[in-house]
Amino acid sequence: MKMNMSPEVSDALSENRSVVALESTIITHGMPYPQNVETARQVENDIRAGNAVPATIAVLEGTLCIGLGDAQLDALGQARGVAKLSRADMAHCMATGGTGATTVAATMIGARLAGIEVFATGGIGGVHRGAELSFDISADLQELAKTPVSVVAAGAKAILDIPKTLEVLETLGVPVITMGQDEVPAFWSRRSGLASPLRADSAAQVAAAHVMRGKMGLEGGQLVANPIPAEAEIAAEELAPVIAEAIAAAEAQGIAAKAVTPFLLDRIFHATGGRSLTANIALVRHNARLAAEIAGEIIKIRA
Ligand code: PSU
Repeated sequence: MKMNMSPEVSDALSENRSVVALESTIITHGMPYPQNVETARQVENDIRAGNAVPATIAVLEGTLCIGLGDAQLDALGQARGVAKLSRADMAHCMATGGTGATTVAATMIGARLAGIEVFATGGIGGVHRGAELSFDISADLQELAKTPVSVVAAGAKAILDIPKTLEVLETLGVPVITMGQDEVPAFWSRRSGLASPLRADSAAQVAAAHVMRGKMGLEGGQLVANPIPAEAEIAAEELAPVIAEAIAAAEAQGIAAKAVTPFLLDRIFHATGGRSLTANIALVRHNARLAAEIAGEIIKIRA
């Protein structure tokens, strides 16, 4: 297996300093250029400001890259037709010398291989609406059940069926820990109307639970649901019709499988005049700062 760590990441890991993994699908499939590359850099700097080292993960020409250079990030942000890798196709891509962006699931796999335990993203994939007919459930949920990485996200994306996503996470034994409130957040909105299974009020509490899982030998990670900052949110009531319209359009156009999430995000971006993107950027940056704090607390506990 070819794995290439950036010097910044390998130094930090060998000196037992905090490292936070970042995914690349949000760059290639989640946001338009150039905001995707700008955001990726901002998020990396947010992590550095939180005394941790960012490790953006992607597969480039068959190599699992842990930490991307500026030129690599820029090329990925402008590339077209990049594969969107998950557990099912990551090894095939690496074995055939391919290039692909990593989803939450594939980034967790890469992080574990590199020895990184905390990962920040925007929103995880989950159970799509109508999954009782389509069976469309993101592999991100299974990965959370298998791979011991704590994932900081602003909840599951609101385009999904959040109650069913929570049910599946419960079945899989994945802890869903919401920061500072009793309701799980809904990505662009702080509220979902659904009670969070668990709550934490500090990064130290999340870190303690992460370390405890390791000591107990429990497989799988934690979903840390971090509500979008109030000043950046779009109210759930305002988004509901926009999301419904986007889902109807996806159905009418026969969009399926991996194409659904990028299609919906793009459609909602246009329908909100770009406000969904502004909110998405704010929430990812917020998650990055929390992830850096959690990574620092994990090191403190183990010291
Ligand atoms: N977070 C964002 N935007 C995104 C994603 C996360 O703010 O585009 C990506 C992640 O890579 C996640 C994927 O794994 O969306 C979910 O895709 P699917 O529903 O096809 O599993």
